[in-house]
Amino acid sequence: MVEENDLFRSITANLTKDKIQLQTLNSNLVKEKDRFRILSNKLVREINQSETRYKAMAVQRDKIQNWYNNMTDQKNQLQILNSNLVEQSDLLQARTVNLTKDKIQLQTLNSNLVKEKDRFQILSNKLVREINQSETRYKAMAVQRDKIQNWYNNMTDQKNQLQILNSNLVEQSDLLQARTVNLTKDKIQLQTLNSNLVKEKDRFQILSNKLVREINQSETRYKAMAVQRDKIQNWYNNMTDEKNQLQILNSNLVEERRKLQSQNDNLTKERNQIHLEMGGLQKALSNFGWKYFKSSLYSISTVKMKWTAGRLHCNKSGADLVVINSKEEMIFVHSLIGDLGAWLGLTDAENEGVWKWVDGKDLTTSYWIRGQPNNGGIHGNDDCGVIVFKEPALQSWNDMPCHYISFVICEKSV
Ligand SMILES: [Ca+2]
Ligand SMILES: [Ca+2]
Ligand SMILES: [Ca+2]
Repeated sequence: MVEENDLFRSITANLTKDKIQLQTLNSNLVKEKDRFRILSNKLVREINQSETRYKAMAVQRDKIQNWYNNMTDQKNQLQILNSNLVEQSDLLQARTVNLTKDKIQLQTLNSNLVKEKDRFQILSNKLVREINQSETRYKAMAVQRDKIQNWYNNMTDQKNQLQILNSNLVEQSDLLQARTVNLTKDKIQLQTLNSNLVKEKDRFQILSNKLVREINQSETRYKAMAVQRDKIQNWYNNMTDEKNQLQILNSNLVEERRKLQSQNDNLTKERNQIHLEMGGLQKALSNFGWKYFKSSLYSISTVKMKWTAGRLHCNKSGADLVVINSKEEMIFVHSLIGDLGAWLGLTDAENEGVWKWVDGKDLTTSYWIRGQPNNGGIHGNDDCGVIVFKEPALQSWNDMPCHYISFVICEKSV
């Protein structure tokens, strides 16, 4: 019994030591809890500050909010745990009071307490790690906060730059509006100009069409002219050929003319010779009472005689009464008679009014005195033609009775 009491005292002493240790531990945990509470409050303040500063940062705020919620949950769990520990401590105190009553219960309780202590140790370590993690996260948050602060400063700078840019843009906008007004005026002027240019273009189009028509007409005229030119060219070629032929002909003619000239010269010489000879002949003929004129010989009688006797007179010389064959012969014969009248070889005795030459030919060209022939005379039988010397050669004929006497002119061909 004494030994059991000693043992029990020893156990009690140990338990008392354990209780004191647990109380110390509990007291430390309470301090830790207070420190954690202070730390938690500090963190909450930091979070609140962060929330206040970075409300705009919704995602990060939500993260912090979640983190805060977690921390609050953890805090609540720790508070519950703490409450449990307090209750357990109370229970342990109550049990320690009753330790003497039930050693097994105390041992069991001790064992449970040891387990609880281990668990609490683990929890404590976990809390320490979480606190460290919280500090790490806090530092990371601080870094992020600084980054956000920098970002905010950059944003503020950019905002200021954007405001400057905006005011520049407003100035540029005013300038652009002024330029737009000027450009609108220019546009109206250009539209007017364009409208004038369109009119000019239409006028030019009309002019162009007219020119095209004129060009076509010119082409048509040109083609016609080309045809005419070809014709003229052909004509010119023909003319050239003709000219060449004419030149040849001309040369021939020149040659012929030269020959003819030579011939003419010869003939002139011959004619002159003949004239000389004729002069001699005329002289000789005159000596026999004959005159030569154009291939005929003429002779005027020296006495007057009736027409029939005159004809016989001529026949004796191989001639006949003169037959006037031309105006020249008439003038020549008239020149022969001087101031004498002379019978012509002309009569209408056979058929009154129908005059015939002695060579049997009809009278075609006559040189009657005006009013003749009148078939006058006492018996109205003017049937023989006579030249009246006192009348002009070409109006010198009369009809007289054939038994009247007159000189006669004989003619014979050479
Ligand atoms: Ca004659
Ligand atoms: Ca008559
Ligand atoms: Ca008469």
